[in-house]
Amino acid sequence: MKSRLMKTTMLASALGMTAAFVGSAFADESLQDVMKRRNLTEENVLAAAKTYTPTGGRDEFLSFASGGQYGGVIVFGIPSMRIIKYIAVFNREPWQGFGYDDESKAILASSKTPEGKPITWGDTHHPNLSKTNGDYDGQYLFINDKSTPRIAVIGLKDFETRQIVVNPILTTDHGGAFVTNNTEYVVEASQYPGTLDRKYQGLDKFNDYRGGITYWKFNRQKGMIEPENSFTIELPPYSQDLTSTGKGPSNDWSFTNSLCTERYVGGIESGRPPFEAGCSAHDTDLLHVINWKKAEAVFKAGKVEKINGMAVIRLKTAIDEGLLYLVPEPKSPHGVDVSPDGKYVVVSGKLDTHDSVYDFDKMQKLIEAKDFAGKDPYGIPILDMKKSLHVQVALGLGPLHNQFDSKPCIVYTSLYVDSQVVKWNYCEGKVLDKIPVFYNIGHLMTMEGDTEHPKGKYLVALNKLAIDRFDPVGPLHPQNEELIDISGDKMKLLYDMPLPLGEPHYAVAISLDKLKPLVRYKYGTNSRTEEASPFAVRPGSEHIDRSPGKVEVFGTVIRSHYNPEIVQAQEGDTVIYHWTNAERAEDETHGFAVAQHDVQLSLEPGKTASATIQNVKAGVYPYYCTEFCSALHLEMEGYLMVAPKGGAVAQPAAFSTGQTYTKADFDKQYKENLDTQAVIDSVVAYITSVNYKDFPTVVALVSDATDQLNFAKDARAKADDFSKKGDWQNAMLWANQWWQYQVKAADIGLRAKTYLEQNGAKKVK
Ligand code: RUQ
Ligand code: CUA
Repeated sequence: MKSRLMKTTMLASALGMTAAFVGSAFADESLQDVMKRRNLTEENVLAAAKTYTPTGGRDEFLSFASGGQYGGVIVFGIPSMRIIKYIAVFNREPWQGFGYDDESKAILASSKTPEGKPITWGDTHHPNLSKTNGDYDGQYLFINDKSTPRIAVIGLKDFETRQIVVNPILTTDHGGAFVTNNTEYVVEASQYPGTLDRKYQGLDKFNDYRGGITYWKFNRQKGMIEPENSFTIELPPYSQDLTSTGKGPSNDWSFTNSLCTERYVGGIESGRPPFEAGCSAHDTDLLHVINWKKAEAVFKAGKVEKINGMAVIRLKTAIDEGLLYLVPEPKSPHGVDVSPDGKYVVVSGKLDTHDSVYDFDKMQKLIEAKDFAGKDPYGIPILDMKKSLHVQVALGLGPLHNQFDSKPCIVYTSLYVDSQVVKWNYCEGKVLDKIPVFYNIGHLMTMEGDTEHPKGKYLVALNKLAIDRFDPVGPLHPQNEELIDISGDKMKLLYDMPLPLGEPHYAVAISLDKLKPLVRYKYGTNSRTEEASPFAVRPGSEHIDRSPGKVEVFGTVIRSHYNPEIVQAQEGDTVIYHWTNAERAEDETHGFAVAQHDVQLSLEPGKTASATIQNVKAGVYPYYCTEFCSALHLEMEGYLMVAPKGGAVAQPAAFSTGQTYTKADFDKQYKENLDTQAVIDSVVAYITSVNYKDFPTVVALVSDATDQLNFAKDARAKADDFSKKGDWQNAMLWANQWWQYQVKAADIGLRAKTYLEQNGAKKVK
């Protein structure tokens, strides 16, 4: 006995395992044992318990983080920090078929540069949620692309991108996407100055370059931005940065900071000091204070000029109409955030140790009294900084962004250089607490923290560097998103989440109960437009339309086959597939890939999606389902047969199962089907004996199962017909198909039964 244990130990150490590991059955350990073995403190275990979500559990909040260079959005739960979804936006994403189906290709096609260049990535920065009366309403999400100035609209019924608008006059944007309190406008501010008409102009004329802020009109009924009702305010060539929209008393205003108001142009290659030196020369930069309500009236009065199709309120008009002001802000500012009550504007200066709190009321009084400290070189009135300030507070090195708590006057600020989060009181100007983060934090986010009613509880630190936090995976490290408990006086670090996509900048979090996403689409929906697809067909009416040079397939998918399965074409044809997923069961998604082609669809229940293959080459191309949807998923296949030009199109040979069936085979299968039916009947009897109609999930499952049973009935009728004719070959194949439908119905029925049992269904008479 002893020698056997020794042998095992020696073997284990030879394999590089530790002796303590050998023979220990994790399953039998007590909590104390686990803590000892894994070297966990009580605080660690408490943190784990605060974030752990048992199977089937839900989070309190859902967070939408920008995916940075990934070009999309990353959705994760709080407090579990589990990644739930990636949403493709400016990028192609094969799993969701985004950028692969014809419907989403149309969205990406509308997102080209004004010159028509397709861009298949984005530098996404700031997601923002639609608001009603200053609070998130869970309807839409917006996000900007910094590299090609674009704004995207994402519908939260299905978490899909539905629209992308391209800014025709800005070079880049950073100060987007921010929304006004009732989502009247989605705000997008430029970053690097350029020429509004997009024509060449030398850098010697840099002072004639311009920036701008675009207010994109959002039509909530349509869920779409309306470019024709949108406008831009022309701004000086200061690198405009982040924006915050007003709340409450400041509802009609928006605030955009800037950097490099020096208007310095670098050129290190020719011996000039680089941008970074010249752009941080002044002690202060300038915060833009804009009355967007007034700007809207000016736009509606037609006091605009059209540039590249965009209505522009020229700088002079903006000044004359009294809708644009400036106020100095600390050197190289970054975060600008309006307090939940709308009375204060909190600004962080990256190169200043202070945060500055501006008093909106004081600024208003200065504007009303025309009490200006001066004008900038473009004639914009500048408010006196001291007279506008409420308080300035020394926080630490590299303050970047601010987010608010549910508790009054409490704000959290990220300190990039110090790698800390600081909690402070902006009414009294007092630092309350600091916590280290790992490392170099950019944005931070509290729950609904930029609304009129922040929810407090948790804070996520979106750190730029992870360095030594995670398992090593080479020089490119994941990002580190850290969850912090802010419910008490002292902040407590709960969890480190590696995020291997990004770099995420900002994120927003919304209470889970505000979201009401779909379970399935209405039959035949084009999910990208949320409208009925003209290409949808019902099971039984599938067809293939042919015209010279074109083969168009109108098909359905349901476990576990495509209809049609064999598609014949000729070399050079355009082949168009339209598939409708006829399933109603939750999560029964099918895929569609055509071998050796750039085709991959995601077909969620009820969805219709299309794929066009131009100029097909002669050959044999299987198509198949890419989601493991059922026991016969691997058999969910078809063939695209492309005959050479002028060649004959061969039909498949008569059923070639390689086996000859007899009456005995058929009778055996028939008996099995009747037995299966008895099982189904017992499940149905159970379901109908309880109040299943009170459970929408079960109602949907039942209707899906009913579909399958109707298909089963059809298959049975065919089997009966062939058996009457003594055609045992066909009779047997249809008996098999009948059984396939039965199995699916039984599978759904059992799922419904389990659901009812687990959710306390009650007997009805
Ligand atoms: S920005 S931290 Cu868009 Cu601050 Cu990145
Ligand atoms: Cu459908 Cu796999």
